[in-house]
Amino acid sequence: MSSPRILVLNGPNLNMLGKREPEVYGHETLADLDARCQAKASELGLEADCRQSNHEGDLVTWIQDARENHEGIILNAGAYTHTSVALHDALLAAQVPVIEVHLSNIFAREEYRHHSFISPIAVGVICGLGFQGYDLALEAMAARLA
Ligand code: CA2
Repeated sequence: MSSPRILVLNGPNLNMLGKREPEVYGHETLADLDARCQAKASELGLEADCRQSNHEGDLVTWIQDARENHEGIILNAGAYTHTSVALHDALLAAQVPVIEVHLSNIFAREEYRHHSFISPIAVGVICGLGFQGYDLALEAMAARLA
């Protein structure tokens, strides 16, 4: 039987990981993060489908498609977290469990990062733990789907 597919979605600027602001986001790259998620997912009997886009419309389309193609979504929507009603609506319609992840602790940062349009429809939120947050999200997703 095939492993449940989890869409691991990263939003705008996360392609810059390891290239700028290492004091906030660390030294590792998006490719490192994707490889880590794939390894962790396979340990858990899941398949991680890792994607990143700087474009809100791409993220909306992938979330819409997840209803047919994925069992769950792990989402770091980047700055769209704090602005996007479109992502909120797409996630509602997707009807698969969503876990929101942030590398940094958004509550220890600027006030405008404290509000999330994703959190009200997420089954859980993990922030401030760097790449480990994605491991924990995959573990929580595996437990939920078991
Ligand atoms: O902490 C997170 O994961 C964020 O989602 C990251 C977003 C930020 O807007 C959110 O408030 C919190 C920004 C992603 C920017 O990523 C970069 C990575 C390396 C270098 C520059 C930007």
